[in-house]
Amino acid sequence: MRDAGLWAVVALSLTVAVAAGSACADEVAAEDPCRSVTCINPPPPECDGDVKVSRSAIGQCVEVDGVALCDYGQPVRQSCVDLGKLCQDGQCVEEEVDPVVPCENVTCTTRPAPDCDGNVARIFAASGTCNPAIPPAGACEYAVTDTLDCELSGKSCRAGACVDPADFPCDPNPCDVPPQGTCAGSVPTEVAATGTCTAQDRTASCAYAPTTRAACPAGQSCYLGRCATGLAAPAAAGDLVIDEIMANPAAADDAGEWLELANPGTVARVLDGCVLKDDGADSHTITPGAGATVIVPPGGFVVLARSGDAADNGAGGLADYVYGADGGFTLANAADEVVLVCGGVEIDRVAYDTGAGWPAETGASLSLSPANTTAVANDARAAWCVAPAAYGTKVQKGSPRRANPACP
Ligand SMILES: [Ca+2]
Ligand SMILES: [Ca+2]
Ligand SMILES: [Ca+2]
Repeated sequence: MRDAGLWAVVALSLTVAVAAGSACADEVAAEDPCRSVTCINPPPPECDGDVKVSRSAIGQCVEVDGVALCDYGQPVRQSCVDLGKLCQDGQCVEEEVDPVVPCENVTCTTRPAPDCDGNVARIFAASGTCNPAIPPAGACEYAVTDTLDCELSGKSCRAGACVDPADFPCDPNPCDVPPQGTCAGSVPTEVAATGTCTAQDRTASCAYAPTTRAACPAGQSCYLGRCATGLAAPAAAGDLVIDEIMANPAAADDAGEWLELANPGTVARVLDGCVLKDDGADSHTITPGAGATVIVPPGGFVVLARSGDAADNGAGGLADYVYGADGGFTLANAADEVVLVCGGVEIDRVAYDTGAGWPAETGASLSLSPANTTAVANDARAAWCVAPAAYGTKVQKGSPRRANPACP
């Protein structure tokens, strides 16, 4: 590179030719050697590392010792890196990336681990073929060489093997039926809606993380982990709301039936002596054992169940109160009424009728939309849906003792 910027003129010979053909050589020799010179041949751009170095396309002719030279000025330096490029042969160019050829140099000799297709265990071939159609660079595919339907042996498929589900009581996690909260004096402790499961001797045990809240303010008391402005029997319509009904359980009907009551108020409600009935002959008076009481905490829930047996309920610890067969309170699968009467006052009623379009699905509860938790709103079938998510052992759908999920 010549920083001086002076370059020999390609057309210099023209000047000489004119001088030789002239009758008056001295005169011509005295002429400006740049007279008929045009500087339009700058040196080609170069690379100085990652910097492109170029000069003006048009230069100026200057005379140096009687010789015409072209001056293309100071070099212009452009960093190619600033443009995200490389400098090559005096130009900033895109970095060359080798095009990806799908499956090029791919060998398929890593046999996948056995897996489950639903309840069918699958074993794969030791070698496979690369499928170039799988983005981004092709992927190996292995043929299934053996299958085993776990259903045939009454087992379930896990990680490609047929196993007894009883050996895996924590899979899926059954810990989504949280217990009621607790109180230490006026200090409430709530528990997480979902717990962690520990399996021992084929039995799951659930631990729900506790969260201790600030002590209840003056004038309030703690019941089942919630602060209440008082403790009283339901006295008026709407003090409690029937918000979930398991009329048609997957397990034994009627043994697996249960229903949930929500307390939308600020007073803890005592259910003792209230009557659970329908418009027919079914009637059960809530009568907890000696020393026991059934309380619905403010903003909380209770589950009243036909059975206290986990096998009937699809979850352990589901029932806050077991009404059993006394009084014959059952929930018909197609159409029935659930009526709660306390002190002679009807607190809430729901009359469902699948024949009139009320949603129903075997093994799923009728779940009130959380946007409709009032004794009036729950009269309409549109306020309800089939519970969308499985609970407990996951054979049934519902949300016992916790807020209902939104209806889909
Ligand atoms: Ca039933
Ligand atoms: Ca109602
Ligand atoms: Ca619920």
